[in-house]
Amino acid sequence: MTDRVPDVRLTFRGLTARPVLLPLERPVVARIATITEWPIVLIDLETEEGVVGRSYLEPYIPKAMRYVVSALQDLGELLRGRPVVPVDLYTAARKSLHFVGYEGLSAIAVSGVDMAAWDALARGAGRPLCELLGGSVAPVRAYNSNGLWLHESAAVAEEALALREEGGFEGLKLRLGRTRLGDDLAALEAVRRAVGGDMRLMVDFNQGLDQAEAIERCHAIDGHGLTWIEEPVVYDDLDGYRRLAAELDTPIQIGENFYGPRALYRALQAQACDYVMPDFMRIGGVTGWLRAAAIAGAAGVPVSTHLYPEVAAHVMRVTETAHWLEWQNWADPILQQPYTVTGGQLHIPDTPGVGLEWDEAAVAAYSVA
Ligand code: SMN
Ligand code: MG
Repeated sequence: MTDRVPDVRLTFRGLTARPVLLPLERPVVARIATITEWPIVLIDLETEEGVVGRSYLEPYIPKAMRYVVSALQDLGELLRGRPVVPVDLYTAARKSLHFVGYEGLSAIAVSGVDMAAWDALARGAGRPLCELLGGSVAPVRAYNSNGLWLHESAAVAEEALALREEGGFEGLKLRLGRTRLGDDLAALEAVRRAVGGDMRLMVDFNQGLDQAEAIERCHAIDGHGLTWIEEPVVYDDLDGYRRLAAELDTPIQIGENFYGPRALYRALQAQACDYVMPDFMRIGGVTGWLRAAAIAGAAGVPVSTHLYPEVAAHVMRVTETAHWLEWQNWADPILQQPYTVTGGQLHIPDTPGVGLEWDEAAVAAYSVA
């Protein structure tokens, strides 16, 4: 017996932020944008004790990496010498940007630092992040969100079969918002025929519709047994979302554009949605997620994740109303050990922290610094 606890106190020494641009196996073809190469900013938070916390940010637009990296470097300087206490770092980083505003780029940079800080803390403790948060390592239910963009229906149906096989998935997300409503319906019906009635199908309009189109199109798919309809209109139109949620039987899903827990709170207060799916780079990393998940849990609202499947898996293990994890493996080319999915379940590795290790040869090959 000993009452000596291991000294896991860490001190922030510095942060590096490296931009890479990865090829996409299935380019993003959405109503509002086409993305052929996927930008990722790799974050290494170094500590005086030698522990390195890692995270990444995916800002969608390659050029946006320039200012994301600058913001991260500024926060790295600000936090140098401080104890690696994620909540305190989160508060200090946010406050330093108070006059810029808490949303947008500020939230994105703070979220990246926060995820790296939690990873460092868990690595220092020698435990997977979900255990440090008071949970346990266990499989997490995931749907496959790697494809099904706005292509013609036969191609989309064939891709749905391939996506199911990527991990025995029981849920797939299909993007909608083709020029003609009839083409969306044809794609939806072709996918349903291909994968059968048991497959859970989510659909995402990527904010592409105006209110009038949204009413028409959402009603047209309302009887199709969909698991949810995601972001039919622009993300901050909470009045529009309230009208849609009230009119439709299919649950309305929003949240990838919530900047911080209070945005989730406001959406629930406005009855703008049935489900929520915060994104880690906007909600405030792990700290922001825990606060947001508590609000959704108290309200009894199911919570799904957006991108960042590795950190998502850990926090879903401590999320009261955990619903679906979004599986999307576009960072895999620069990871030494990508997470795996079998039987529709994502497996958390039993390693310290979140467990991200960069494949440095791949990072060098895809670097755009
Ligand atoms: C999405 C993700 C990544 C790129 C574009 C669009 C999407 C989603 O909104 O929910 O997966
Ligand atoms: Mg979406």
